[in-house]
Amino acid sequence: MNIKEALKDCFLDHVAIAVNDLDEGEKIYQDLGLVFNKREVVEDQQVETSFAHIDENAHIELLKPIGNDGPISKYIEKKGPGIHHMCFRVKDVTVKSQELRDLGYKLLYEEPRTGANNCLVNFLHPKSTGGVLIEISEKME
Ligand code: CMX
Repeated sequence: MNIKEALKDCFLDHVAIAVNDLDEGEKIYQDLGLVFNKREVVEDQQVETSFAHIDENAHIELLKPIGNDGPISKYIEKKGPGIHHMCFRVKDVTVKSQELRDLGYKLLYEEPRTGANNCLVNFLHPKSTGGVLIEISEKME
């Protein structure tokens, strides 16, 4: 099988980690050798993000809550900091959301929303994926 061809339409974009403090979170991965080169506030998700490349496609995304009402704030309150979700890049998030819905997965949003890094995103609820929160994302040009 041609791996490059197989990964054309779906590949890992990031692993997201909930943290209380971006500087402290970054230090761990910087000590491993990664370089963080972008921070961004995503108001819609009530987070500040920080990205470091793991390879040419995939990143570590650190997620720090802004305020007390967003999903990351709730997650840290309940479970503490740690791995929060993984995200796969897809060609068309609207089409893929519907395909997955038709297969019986629970999608969080009726329509995809704007996420970090100029992407349109949707999520599969962890109750329909064996306990893993999965984000699917499409890069907007
Ligand atoms: N991974 C795995 N399971 C999770 C989870 C996660 N990240 N977050 C919650 N859960 C589990 C809870 O432990 C709970 O399970 P139990 O009932 O067994 O205790 C269950 O899911 C709760 O589900 P819920 O009551 O429907 O909802 P919550 O209030 O816990 O919120 C979720 C969960 C997924 C709906 C919410 O986190 C959400 O809307 N996430 C999407 C948006 C998001 O995560 N944004 C972050 C920033 C995105 C980015 O910029 O990258």
